[in-house]
Amino acid sequence: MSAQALVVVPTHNERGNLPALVTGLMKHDGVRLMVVDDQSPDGTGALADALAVEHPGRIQVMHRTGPRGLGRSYIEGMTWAIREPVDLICQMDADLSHDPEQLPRLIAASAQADVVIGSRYIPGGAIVNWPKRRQLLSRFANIYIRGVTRLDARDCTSGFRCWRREAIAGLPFERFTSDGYCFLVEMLFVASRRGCRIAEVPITFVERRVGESKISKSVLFESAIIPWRLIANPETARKAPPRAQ
Ligand SMILES: Nc1nc2c(ncn2[C@@H]2O[C@H](COP(=O)(O)OP(=O)(O)O)[C@@H](O)[C@H]2O)c(=O)[nH]1
Ligand SMILES: [Mg+2]
Repeated sequence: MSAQALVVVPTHNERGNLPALVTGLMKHDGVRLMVVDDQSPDGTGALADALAVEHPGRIQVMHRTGPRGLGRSYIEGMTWAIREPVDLICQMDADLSHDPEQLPRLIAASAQADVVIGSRYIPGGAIVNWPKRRQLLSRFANIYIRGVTRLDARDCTSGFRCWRREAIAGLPFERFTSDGYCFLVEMLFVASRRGCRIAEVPITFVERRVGESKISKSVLFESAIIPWRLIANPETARKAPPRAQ
């Protein structure tokens, strides 16, 4: 792989998954990892520090303090990442639902796009071990989000993505309004309004075998509201001004 890619991974209680994730990612030349840990009580942060020592110069760990949250963690991780000398910034979950083996396909597709989504909902995509209820919820969420926001992508809620660094650097995080999982939708929506080219490659999503999901009722509530807030908010809905030459 010739492009330099930095993978930002938020963690909360992922001790049982992190070593396999690190092994899978470190197999790929040119790939670095930033773990953004939210004071995991199970010691994920300390484990990440130990893994960073085993892979000098390739793994960084951010130990967050203050209120925990997926969106806040991504904003801090991405804000750090855009200052690094990398071509690509990727994002993925720590729980092995996103297979590190599939990362090179996202990276390859980024040659023709500003953001590549690892997609469960295009031909070739799949979900393994999700209960029917969770599958229906995710399907419905995507239909709803696409319907309200007019986003083209089939999988707007996937957390497995590869961005060109400049595309992330152009996002006005200080104006973002969502935290939890909706942060992923907001990122995609704002990027699309700013003219980013969005592509999708199929992935197989495998439900975690170790640890617990952190999805909650309040997250589901936020998901119902956010698409409307996005299209109503003149700041996030605004098209980017033309770039100065
Ligand atoms: N830093 C941080 N990571 C989180 C938080 N909530 C979830 N995560 C991470 O986000 C990823 C997806 O979370 P998960 O609970 O598996 O959600 P699900 O796949 O939608 O059920 C995993 O890597 C989690 O450890 C949080 O509040 N802070
Ligand atoms: Mg998960």
